[in-house]
Amino acid sequence: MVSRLKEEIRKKCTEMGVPMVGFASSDQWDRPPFQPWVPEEFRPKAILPETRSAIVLGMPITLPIIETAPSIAYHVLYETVNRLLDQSTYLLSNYLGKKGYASMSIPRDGYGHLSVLKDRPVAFFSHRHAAYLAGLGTFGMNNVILTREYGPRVRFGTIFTAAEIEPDRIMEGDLCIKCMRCVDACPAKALPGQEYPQRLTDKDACLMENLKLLERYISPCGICLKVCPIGEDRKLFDREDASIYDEGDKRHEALHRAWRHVRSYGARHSQ
Ligand code: B12
Repeated sequence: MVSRLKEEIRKKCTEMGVPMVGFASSDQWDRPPFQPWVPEEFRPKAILPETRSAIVLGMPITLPIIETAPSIAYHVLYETVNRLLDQSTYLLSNYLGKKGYASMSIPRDGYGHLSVLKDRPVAFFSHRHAAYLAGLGTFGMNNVILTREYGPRVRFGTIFTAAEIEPDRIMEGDLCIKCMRCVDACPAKALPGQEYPQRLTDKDACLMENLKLLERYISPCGICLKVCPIGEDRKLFDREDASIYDEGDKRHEALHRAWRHVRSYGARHSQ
């Protein structure tokens, strides 16, 4: 095990402005922590046989920006974070390659256009499952990974590497408090209200909602991330009470006005 390398990678991530990094062993995919689990051909060693470790990077979505979602502000931030994630995983993979470890970066999404997900709504590799194994968070009622730092408002990218790095521990317990805010707020009624993976997001319903928003230039939806009360990011903005997002909340009229203002510009309006 190369523990100095782990510290070097953490330092490199800090330098690149990536605040979250976690490590998993590729063997962990072969010991399913729950069922149903990721099928064999979707696991790191099946994709790059040299893989000994997976390194998962996480970058946050700024809370007051996602509060305006769906909006051009969130749409642009989503693209920015995606680009930075792909750049960071690529740079880290090259860095490890130069040190003699066969490595590859995995695209943060892995599909050409939302429309291709109609027939096949999965990617060749799942970053959520990688982030879970790397100890970065736990699955929430909204089917995505919640983290202590940013709740679900974080996007992930992964690097497969031949370096054998000590894995981080899977997070114990459950960050999701099952408040059901995400289930109630979902405009597509795509969240079944049962714990992952007993029931999954209705991918088709979520996809159709996102395709409608794409036509208006303001995808993705992001509402199940915005209303989640978990995450230390809420403290900075004094937003620990997630009931502020309720329609008709009179106590925070100024905030609602600001969100409506941002939402009113830069998007194609009702078709
Ligand atoms: C396809 C996709 C979508 C689709 C389908 C959504 C879905 N829930 O699967 C659409 C477009 C609808 C979508 C929407 C959203 N997405 Co999306 N999406 C992806 C993508 C590209 C692939 C997901 C995937 O294929 N997972 C693989 C399978 C393994 O997961 P699974 O379906 O849960 O499979 C389980 C079972 O089905 C079982 N299984 C049984 N039989 C089979 C057979 C096969 C073939 C497979 C694969 C599995 C399987 O095994 C699995 C384990 O339990 C990932 C990026 C990536 N490459 O990981 C982002 C990703 C999951 N999305 C993300 C986000 C944030 C969103 C949105 C909030 C939109 C937004 N960006 O604001 C919404 C929320 C959706 C929700 N609440 O569920 C983030 C989540 C971050 C986090 N904090 O966890 C990701 C990881 C992107 C990223 N790089 O950060 N998404």
